[in-house]
Amino acid sequence: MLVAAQAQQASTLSIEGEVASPLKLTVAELLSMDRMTHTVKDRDNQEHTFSGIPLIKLLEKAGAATGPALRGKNMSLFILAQAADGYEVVYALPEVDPGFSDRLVLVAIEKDGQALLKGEGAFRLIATGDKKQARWVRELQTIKVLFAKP
Ligand SMILES: Nc1nc2c(c(=O)[nH]1)N[C@H]1C(S)=C(S)[C@@H](COP(=O)(O)O)O[C@H]1N2
Ligand SMILES: [Mo]
Repeated sequence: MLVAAQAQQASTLSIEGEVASPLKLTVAELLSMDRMTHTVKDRDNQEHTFSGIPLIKLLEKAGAATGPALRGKNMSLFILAQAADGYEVVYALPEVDPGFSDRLVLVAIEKDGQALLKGEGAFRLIATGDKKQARWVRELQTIKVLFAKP
């Protein structure tokens, strides 16, 4: 088995913070959910097809404020996505909710039908709608749902 595939099996993605039921998800669990794909040019300037679970589905599973609950004070919720190397990016919750935005933010687990490559980590964020790929977090470990004002 490929080293990347072995490392991927041991990895978990945590969904925590302002959620009803915090989750620790394995790649196997994500593979059992309904997946979506997104084909895009990566840094090598070649088209690649990423497969994964829309972030919104994982937030719904954890019981974050989504859909009709995304109003009032919940409009100041944001997502802090944290990587193994300490890299962090923020998305506002409405940016990833289909009621507000057509943007797709995918927690990718496969690229071109294979486990992600070494360096990408077990989980990688892939997002439509940004001109730069700076919010495409590699080695994603934790998704925290937080209020802008604690
Ligand atoms: N974990 C992690 N993800 C990251 C980064 C990083 O430093 N660490 N850099 C970001 C930036 S600024 C860019 S432009 C893209 C670049 O991805 P690449 O190195 O695969 O081209 O990854 C993003 N994801
Ligand atoms: Mo970048």
